[in-house]
Amino acid sequence: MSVSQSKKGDFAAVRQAIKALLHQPEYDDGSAGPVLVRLAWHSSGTYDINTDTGGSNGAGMRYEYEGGDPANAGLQHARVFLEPVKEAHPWITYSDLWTLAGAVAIEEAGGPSISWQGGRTDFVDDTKILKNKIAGRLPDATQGAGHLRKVFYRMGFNDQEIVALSGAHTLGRCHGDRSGFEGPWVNNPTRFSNQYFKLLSTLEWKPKTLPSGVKQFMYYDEDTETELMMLPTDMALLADPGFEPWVRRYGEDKDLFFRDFAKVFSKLMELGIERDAEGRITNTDNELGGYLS
Ligand code: DDH
Repeated sequence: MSVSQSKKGDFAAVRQAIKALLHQPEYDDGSAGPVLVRLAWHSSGTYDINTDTGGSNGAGMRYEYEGGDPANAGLQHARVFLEPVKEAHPWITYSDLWTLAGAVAIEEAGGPSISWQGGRTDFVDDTKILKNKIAGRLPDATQGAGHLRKVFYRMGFNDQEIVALSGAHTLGRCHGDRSGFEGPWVNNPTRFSNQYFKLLSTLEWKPKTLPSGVKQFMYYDEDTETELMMLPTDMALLADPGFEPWVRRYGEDKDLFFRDFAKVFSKLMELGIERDAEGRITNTDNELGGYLS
């Protein structure tokens, strides 16, 4: 029996297939969405504006040097969730699939609609990843505001955009066996909202050292009897005079956060990509050429 396949470029069909796999009753909080958002972000967040390397072309995490970067621990779960979609729609590249899945997951979690364009190509080997030293470019959660600026300015973002992007931590949780940190940021981690900013700016967060020695911040919520957490980098947003006003504004104004987040997440997905007036990608990053041209 032949599997029904979509036509090349039928992203609506792929969107439907992604939507259909988001509900995962046995996994985490019942949704594959958060880890898919993290996959989309890590595939794009390697961009370096100075050397114009990294970014969402390539899907380099399929190769050990980038996939095995400790910052990417756990993202194999996201890639495994998406494999049946790739099998049913083999024309789509992994780099398009991963970024599209992040956008769809945000929308389906009740977030803003994300403008997304396809056409990315996948690396055919790991030459570019190795040559450009792509691993080690993602942020380190144990650090402070200076590190955040260094990493996100390198991608071409400003202070307001850094704060807006960090609002993605309203989704999902930390896993001891992936990053070493533990727990969700908010009570309802499968629903996209501005709750992360509200909680960050209004609750009293206490430092906590986990049995493993990892240091994070915690708040015990008596209503739900759950422990919520913040990373040192999340707390750094609150302590910094350039970041803090945005934390408060996004906590107070959900619409503003949704508008700004949609814009900046879309910009994140486009890092490293150049398009012509028709939207065709002009820097394809490998010899295959733009697959939609
Ligand atoms: Fe994040 N993030 N992130 N993050 N992130 C983790 C989980 C998730 C940092 C560290 C961690 C962004 C920014 C930062 C998501 C989205 C985004 C975890 C836990 C760590 C650690 C991983 C684990 O144990 O499973 C740091 C540091 C930064 C920063 O410096 C600003 C951004 C910009 C995004 C985004 O999507 C725009 C999501 C979603 C998760 C939850 C994943 C899951 O499996 O659940």
